[in-house]
Amino acid sequence: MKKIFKSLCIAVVAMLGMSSSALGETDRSNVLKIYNWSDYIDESLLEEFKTWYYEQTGEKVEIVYQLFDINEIMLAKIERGHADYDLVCPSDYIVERMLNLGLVQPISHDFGSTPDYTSNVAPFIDELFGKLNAGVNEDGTKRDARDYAVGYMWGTVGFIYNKKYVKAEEIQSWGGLWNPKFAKMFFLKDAFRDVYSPMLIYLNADRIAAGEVTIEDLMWDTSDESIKAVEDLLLSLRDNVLGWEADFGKDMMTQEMAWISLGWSGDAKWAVDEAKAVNVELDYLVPQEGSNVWFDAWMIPKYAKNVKAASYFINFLCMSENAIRNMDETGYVSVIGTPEVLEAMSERAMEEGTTSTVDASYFFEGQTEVVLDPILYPDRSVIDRCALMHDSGDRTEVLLEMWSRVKGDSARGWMKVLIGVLVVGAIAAAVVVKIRGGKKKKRK
Ligand code: SPD
Repeated sequence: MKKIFKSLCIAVVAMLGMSSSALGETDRSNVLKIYNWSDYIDESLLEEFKTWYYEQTGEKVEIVYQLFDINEIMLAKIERGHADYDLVCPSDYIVERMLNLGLVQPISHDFGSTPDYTSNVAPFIDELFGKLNAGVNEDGTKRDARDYAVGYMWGTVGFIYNKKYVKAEEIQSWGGLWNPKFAKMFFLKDAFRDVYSPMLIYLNADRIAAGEVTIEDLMWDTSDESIKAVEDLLLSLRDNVLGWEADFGKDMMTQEMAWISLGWSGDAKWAVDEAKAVNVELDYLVPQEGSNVWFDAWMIPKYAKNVKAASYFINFLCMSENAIRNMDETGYVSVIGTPEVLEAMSERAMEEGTTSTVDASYFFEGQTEVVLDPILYPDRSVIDRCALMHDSGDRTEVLLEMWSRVKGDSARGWMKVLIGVLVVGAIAAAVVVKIRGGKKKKRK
């Protein structure tokens, strides 16, 4: 509930910000409005972008930077609120959804004499993009999602755990959550898709092992039967959950308020590093049954007003040095796979005392035995048991109903109120802008 409240506040503040800027500025062409996940960038880059953009184009730009921590809230603002963000950062399955709902526009790679740094994106990310159901072009050919999105960060879903209380062997299975020893000592991610998928994998572990179904197949499965099975499973766990977190789980882990958190690898890296400072030893693993590999990507909504600055901003983030800074700041792994990134990340791992190697050749060509932090770049064997999620289309509603029942709160009610507030706010802003526009015309 606290998290929903926080999200509501973020969204309302964001909405007010949007309305006031919409009211205060008639000319939006020198403003870049970015809507990103919280804790997901080195914020000093925002200021530096302004200078860089001026150097490249001779044009000035101001940045309005707003935050979300739930994919579906960001989506609602674009889909229903028609918010005029120039850049948003959805996850893979929402990339699919935004493409198929026609909510985005193609990204231009015309940067004049500025190099196109988006070519720094690792082929591994291109492969993930290739798995998206991106729909078809007007001429019936298969659409390439990369024409509409450029990757940002990627990672896995797994367990962040405290080594003092939890042995790795105890959570090699998602079933470790049912160990009475961990009752009321773990958080679940408050992101229904990110919990549904691992639970479905857990339920189907025997069938996966027998070759009857693949993890990839399961990522499309939103049948009534599967949703019911996951619901029953989660209901049997509900009384043991300490809380549902969208972003505070990593802090809770560093403070030893919880022993386990089902979450994202980037948060794990951040928490592991922070915890060291207070002598708390955290680690991260992806259970043996398999999991979800995900990526977030930049997209330009169709209601965007400054597409030029938006595409330059994406390009700026794809420069190796900026990708490294974002990784250092957030704990998340950039999609950039250049030798500079490899060198920096390998150096970091050695400085932090990592001596073991991973096979990271899926990401850095030829790197089958390289010293890297396995939380950031898991061994190929881990990646091989992970798959990408997909848009649940009109089944999303059914999944949300299930999630609401599982959490036993009025999450859905809150979500509806929140979306209502956003839509009413956006309409109010539009009406005021129209009235002001009308008045201006009269004055003329
Ligand atoms: N605090 C930033 C978190 C962004 C992580 N996105 C992961 C989405 C996985 N579906």
